[in-house]
Amino acid sequence: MKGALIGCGFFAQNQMQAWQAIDGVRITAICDRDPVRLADTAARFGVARTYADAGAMLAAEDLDFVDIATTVAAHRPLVEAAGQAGLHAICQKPFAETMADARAMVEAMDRAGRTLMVHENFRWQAPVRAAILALRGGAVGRPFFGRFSFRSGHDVFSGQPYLATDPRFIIQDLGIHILDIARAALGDATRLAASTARINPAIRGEDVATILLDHAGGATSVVDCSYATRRQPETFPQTLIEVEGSAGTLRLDAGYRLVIQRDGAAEEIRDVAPPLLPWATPPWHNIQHSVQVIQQHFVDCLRGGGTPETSGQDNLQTLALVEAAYASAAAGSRIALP
Ligand code: NAD
Ligand code: 89V
Repeated sequence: MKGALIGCGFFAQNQMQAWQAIDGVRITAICDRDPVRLADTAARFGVARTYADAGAMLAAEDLDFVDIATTVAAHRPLVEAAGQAGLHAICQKPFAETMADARAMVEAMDRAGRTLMVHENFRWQAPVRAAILALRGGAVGRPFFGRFSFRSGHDVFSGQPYLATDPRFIIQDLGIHILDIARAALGDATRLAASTARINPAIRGEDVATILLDHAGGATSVVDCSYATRRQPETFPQTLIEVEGSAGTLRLDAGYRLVIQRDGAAEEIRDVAPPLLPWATPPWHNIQHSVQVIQQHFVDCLRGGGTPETSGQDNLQTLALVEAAYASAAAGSRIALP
């Protein structure tokens, strides 16, 4: 299977590392409009065919899929170009800048009859996946409460400077992952209310968000995110989870410890730490491992004819939560979801 990478920036390096570990797949061409990043990535991964322009690459190369790792403004034109070229596509989160763009991207790939997966990888992190699978397996009975919490003071701005200057920050960048985990664990939401704050005066967007969700299945959950939290231990990039259900409770605690209690008594404690891949760097190894897992999932879906769990169609629901959270925070009201 031959793929091309578009966007050779900060995070794409992880995607290239992960492709090298996946059997039967090769990235045969790469593209970036920044010549330095393009040349560095080509040299690092031994890719001979390089392009400054994605259109030129799609016209010249014989490919099966593209992996789009640019920031969000370029996602729609690149996904549409992939569809027009008859290629399958992976697109980084946040999928699109608006719901209209996201729907157009899904329709374009449907028309082309090609697979579209959003690189929404947090639900594929080993510890988060262990929690989700336990819940889906009935570990706590019928869930009625959830908390999905990501609180950190880690400096994310040095690697990703746009996070400090974009008008939207934590909900669009990080909250999107945590909202997606809440969906994966408790199902789709019907209503949402959000509050936001900016604590760090050196950035433009919000760095704290607290979101209350009503899920269609009857549970209520809180998604809380912060990049302004000064505490030890620093838990970046861990999502901490608590779910209470009719038959017990589940906690994903700091340090990748999964605790399941049945009927308030019997307790199961599991170490669900992610493996440290040879190319990974703590504390990012949790995210880096999930990159390999989600890319393997995409390849498995293409080979087996399945639909990725985080397909473009599925991600419309996650993106709708992001949009509703900003709308709710701006209006100070609770928002009903379509
Ligand atoms: P970046 O700015 O470091 O890299 C993006 C690269 O894309 C740049 O080199 C830029 O020149 C290139 N580019 C932009 N538009 C292009 C176009 N039309 N044609 C060719 N090249 C183009 O950004 P980043 O930090 O690597 O983030 C990229 C994406 O990955 C973002 O959407 C971000 O939210 C996402 N991200 C995801 C995770 C995750 O865990 N899933 C983590 C970090 C970043
Ligand atoms: O995963 C992400 O999207 C990253 C970070 C973990 C820094 O929020 O941007």
